[in-house]
Formats: sequence, C-alpha cells, structure tokens
Amino acid sequence: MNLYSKFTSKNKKLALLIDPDKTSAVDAGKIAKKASENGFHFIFVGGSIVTEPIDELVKNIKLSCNIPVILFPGSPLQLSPKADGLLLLSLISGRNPEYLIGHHVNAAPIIKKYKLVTIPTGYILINGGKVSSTEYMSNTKAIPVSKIDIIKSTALAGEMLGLKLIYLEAGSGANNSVSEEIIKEVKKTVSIPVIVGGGICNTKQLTAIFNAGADVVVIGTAIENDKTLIKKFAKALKAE
Ligand code: 1GP
Repeated sequence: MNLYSKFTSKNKKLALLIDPDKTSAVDAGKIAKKASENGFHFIFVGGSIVTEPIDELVKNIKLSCNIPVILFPGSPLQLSPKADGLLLLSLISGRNPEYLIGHHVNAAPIIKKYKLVTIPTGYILINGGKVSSTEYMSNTKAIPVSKIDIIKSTALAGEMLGLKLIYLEAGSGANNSVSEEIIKEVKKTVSIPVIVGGGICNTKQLTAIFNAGADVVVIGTAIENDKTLIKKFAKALKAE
C-alpha cells in the first residue's frame, strides 16, 4: 500500500507528533511504540526549531514501531533518509514566498537524494488564540477564525493547485483548536483528506473534531505532557 493511500482510507486516523527538540531519541522510540501498539496510524516528526540532527531519533522510532514515520518539517534542516515520507508543506494561508516555494527549492535535491516519498500538503494556519511558533517563525499571519470564506477558498485553491492534503493548524499548544464549524465547511469544500492539529488536549475535543469530518487528527503537546493520554485518545478513536 502506498503512503498516500493510508491518508485517503475511509477510517479516522490519529497521528502522534514528536518534536525532536522536546523528546530524546530514546524516549521517542518508547512513545512511538506505545502509540503504535494502541492503534495510532502515523508518527509525525518535526518542530518549529530543531537544534539536533534527527536521524538517530527517526531511526529509533522506526525500530520501535511499524506505523509510518512521516517528517513534518519546520525547516529544510529537518530531513532524514530514515523516514518513510514527508509532508511537503506549503504555508498557503501566508504570503511569505520562502514558505510557499523558497525552502522547497533548497530541500528538493536533498529529498530526491534521500528517496523520500513526498505528499504535497496545503498548510493553513488558523488563529488558535495566541501567537503560534509557526506564525512567528514564518512571519505570516494566521487566518482569523471568523473568516471562514477565506479559509474555504484557501483550501480550495490548494486542492486546485494539486496539493494532496489540507492541514488545518491552530498552532502547537494553541488555546483553541480548529473549530468544528471550520472543519465542516472545509470538508464540504474540498475532496482531499483534511488533517487537523493544534491544541487538542482531551478526548472530548478529539471526538468532536472527528465528528466534524477530520480525516486525521494530530496530537503533540498534550501527549508530551501526559503519556497516559495515548491510551485515552486511542480508545476514543476506536469508538469512532
Ligand atoms: C502542531 O498540529 C500540531 O503543529 C500539534 O499541535 O502540539 O498542540 O498538539 P499540539
């Protein structure tokens, strides 16, 4: 089965995000194992700032679990040939050319050399109630939650440009996760899978986000803070 088809399958999917700057390579392996055993579908690896090479961490994760390990890079420095693939993010909510095409130009030859499977992804930053690292680092503005028409048009333009996934991002550790209304409207607008992440910290939110139509939900900070949530989120997923 190719990597993209794991995103297009009908079932609801959970991704654990591991930030290499906040989790050691050894711990990453342990957490990934637990997530995989409990029914998570993907391990995403990435962060806004990563100060160490990520090869060792990715290798440990790969050795510990049998679900795809997918790079979710904040910069072209966060690439590893040991991963199964890469979300090639275009920050289409922003107007910073470096995050639309610039970094991609620098990364493309390396991605090719590493033979990484890429999934072009429209990354849409939505206001999560505080300035996110993504907003600050990319020097772009998050779309206000009230501007649903702009969010929908942005997602639609991404699909028309040939992007294969839409990622609705409230920002890591957001005060407010992406609203059910926004998810429902985007789902009505595009036919490609929709990933939702940022600020999801309990099973009630997870269930509401799945019910609104999210195909994949990404959880990072909440599990970094409380590993017992892996089991709780997995149980909520199984109830879907
Ligand atoms: C961040 O969407 C991801 O890019 C996950 O966010 O860390 O808030 O779970 P959290």
